Amino acid sequence: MPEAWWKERVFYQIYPRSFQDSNGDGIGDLRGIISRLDYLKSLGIGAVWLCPVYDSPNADMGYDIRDYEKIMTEFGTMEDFDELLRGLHERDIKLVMDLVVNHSSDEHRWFVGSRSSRDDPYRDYYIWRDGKDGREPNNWASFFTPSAWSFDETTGQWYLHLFAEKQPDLNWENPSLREEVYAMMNRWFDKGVDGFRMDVISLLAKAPGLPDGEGEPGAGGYVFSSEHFAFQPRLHEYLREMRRRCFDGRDCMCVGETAFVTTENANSVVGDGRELDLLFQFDLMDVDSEGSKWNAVPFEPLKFKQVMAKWQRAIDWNTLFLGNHDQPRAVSRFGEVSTPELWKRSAKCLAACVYLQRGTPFIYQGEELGMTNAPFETRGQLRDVEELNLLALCKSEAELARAWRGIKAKGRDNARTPMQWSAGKNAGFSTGEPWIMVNPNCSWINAEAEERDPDSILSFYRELIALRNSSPALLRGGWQELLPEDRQIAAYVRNLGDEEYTVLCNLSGEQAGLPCALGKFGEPVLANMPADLAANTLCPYQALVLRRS
Ligand code: ISL
Ligand code: CA
Repeated sequence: MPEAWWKERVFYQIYPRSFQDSNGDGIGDLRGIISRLDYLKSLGIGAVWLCPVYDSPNADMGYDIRDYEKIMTEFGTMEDFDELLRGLHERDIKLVMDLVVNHSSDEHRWFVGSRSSRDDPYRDYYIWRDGKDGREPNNWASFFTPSAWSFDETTGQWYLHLFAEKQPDLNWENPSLREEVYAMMNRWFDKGVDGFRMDVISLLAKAPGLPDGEGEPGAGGYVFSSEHFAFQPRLHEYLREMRRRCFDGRDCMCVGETAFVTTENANSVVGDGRELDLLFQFDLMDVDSEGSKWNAVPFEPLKFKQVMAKWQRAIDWNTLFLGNHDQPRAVSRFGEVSTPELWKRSAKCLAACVYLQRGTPFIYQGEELGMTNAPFETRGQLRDVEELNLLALCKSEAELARAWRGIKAKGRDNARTPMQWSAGKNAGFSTGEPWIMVNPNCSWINAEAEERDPDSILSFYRELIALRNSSPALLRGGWQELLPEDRQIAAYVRNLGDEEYTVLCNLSGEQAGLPCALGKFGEPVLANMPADLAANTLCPYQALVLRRS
């Protein structure tokens, strides 16, 4: 029995603004992606997750949608989109759209109507409340601003926004809003798209009565109250309805960005025929911070492998990823970039460690080249609303210094610098001035150079993907952990029938001992450095995959 296509294919995430510019305005666009379709095919990937390309004023780079059925002018036209979809399908690559329906842009016609009067037919599409004693309706903090509420003069009420002020939350309790969303999704499906990555889907339902949060107050005294807006009981009702109305009867998939999911509640949303096909959890992305995401702590291999193992055990089918457009570059945070040799070896090691586990891999653009964090130095170089708001809140030099440490280590702009195609002007991304700085290391980290080098990170990704694509055990087999206590080596077995793979990855910068010789696990099929099968040690960041049958 073949598995669902979204289990068998490797996904590749495209952040269109930074992928390829086709017309020299410094902004990546759909025609740029079209010009790179053969590159995508050459990776061996089978599906693309395309970050939002809808019409948007870009307060949060497309995650603030003004019109769900129009293409962002900077990115092109609906004809370009249709051509992109055709070009992908001709190459047997599926297209999964990113959809943001927890909130819209404040420039969406629904919100323009909603804020115009209390009697407007769209009033109830958003969450409006009276203030309390001249203050916000409750104490909720937002992800991007101190308070999650903004006051609107015109009608004298407050509206809820869990993200930026220009991202008002939609009111999922309103049945007409839900119907409009489903109808819109179905129109995209009718066009031929293969699925959706649903942005912060776990936040759709809010606790009845919007009670105050009781946690530790943060900036401005507001409390981050996810207990009242993540995984609320009505969420399941909405997701089931959405599944029925949009997905049932189609060979389409839904991956939810389930912020705040836990191994305890994950099975309430994923699993055969459940509400979502796949979910993104962020436990692995949180292993190198403490308290807030900005507070970076040193990377510990043991924590990393324990989180992966916990999720492998918790649900039948995981998403496997090392980063996305909201995360710093994987090799900079989990690997070692101090020398070119360790950079290359550790990037490959991380890929082998994560993408051969049981689940669906999602590769973020540029990761296959080993792209690193960018050397941002000034406020003027930053573009991300989250980073800029963080700096705006600083009241002292010490706070500024702390914020900058966070931004350098964790800021989202790290992942958003242009794709490094070549060592040429603007890394081959654009002939004009790019919307965000190009990482100067494009002189040696770039696709053109790596194409020529059989030992490059790019070549390794191709090998790894080809291996996964062609091996039933790696695609569908079971997963068992080896050496659970080892503080350096992540090790596991994947097996199906009599095919068995052992994956051994030293995630540390020191030599690591093994209880037996490497050769005991079989014949090497993938490696990031020459391996001595008689040895019972792994070099720093050495990765080795062995097969026994
Ligand atoms: O990166 C984060 C902020 O520190 C995450 O918490 C992120 O905001 C969260 O995972 C939700 O992300 C998604 O929705 C946001 C958008 O800004 C992100 O780009 C998107 O991936 C609001 O739409
Ligand atoms: Ca452009």
